[in-house]
Amino acid sequence: MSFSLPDLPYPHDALVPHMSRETLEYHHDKHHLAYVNNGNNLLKGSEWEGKSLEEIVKGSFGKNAGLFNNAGQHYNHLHFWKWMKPGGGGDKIPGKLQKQIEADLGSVAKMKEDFIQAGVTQFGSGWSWLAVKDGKIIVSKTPNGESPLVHGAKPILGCDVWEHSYYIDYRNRRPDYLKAFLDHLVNWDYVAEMYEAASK
Ligand code: MN3
Repeated sequence: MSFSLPDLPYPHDALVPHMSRETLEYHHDKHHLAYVNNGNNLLKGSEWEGKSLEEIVKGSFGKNAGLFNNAGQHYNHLHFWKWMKPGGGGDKIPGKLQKQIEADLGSVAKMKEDFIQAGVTQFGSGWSWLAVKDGKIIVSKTPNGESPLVHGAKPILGCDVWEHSYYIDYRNRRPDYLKAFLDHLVNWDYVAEMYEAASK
């Protein structure tokens, strides 16, 4: 399969004031597109041509840095657009997922605190995550285009903390961006969907 850029699941201005039209025009239309185009060029003729995206991401990690960086970022961004929605965030977490968060991470408030802390302490570019590992929900962070997929876990929520994701709207205030993401943007229904799939 080759990579292709999906449309955003909402208009470019749908996440205002928490994420601007300008941010999404650059982030989706230019940055994500570049990962798609570069990934396709690097995939051509490689041993991973014809594999699924997850197989490419896992297989190229540690073996083909150029392909991994672009395929990894394609995977991360495919989900990132769907992990947000207008009027999202807050504590409207589907019951089963909320119970598991409370069991594994203490409380929803503690989960949010740890998720923000992971994003704030990721030095340089990367992501903060909720993932399922060995049947439990964990909080983690990764550099650059990595995700829990290449660390033996399945991602269920990720926040892009590359500067291109927040600098237009928040300048250097990464903690404010992470807080706005959790309070106003997260599509918890999609997180619950990924949690169900990861728990099988
Ligand atoms: Mn990005």
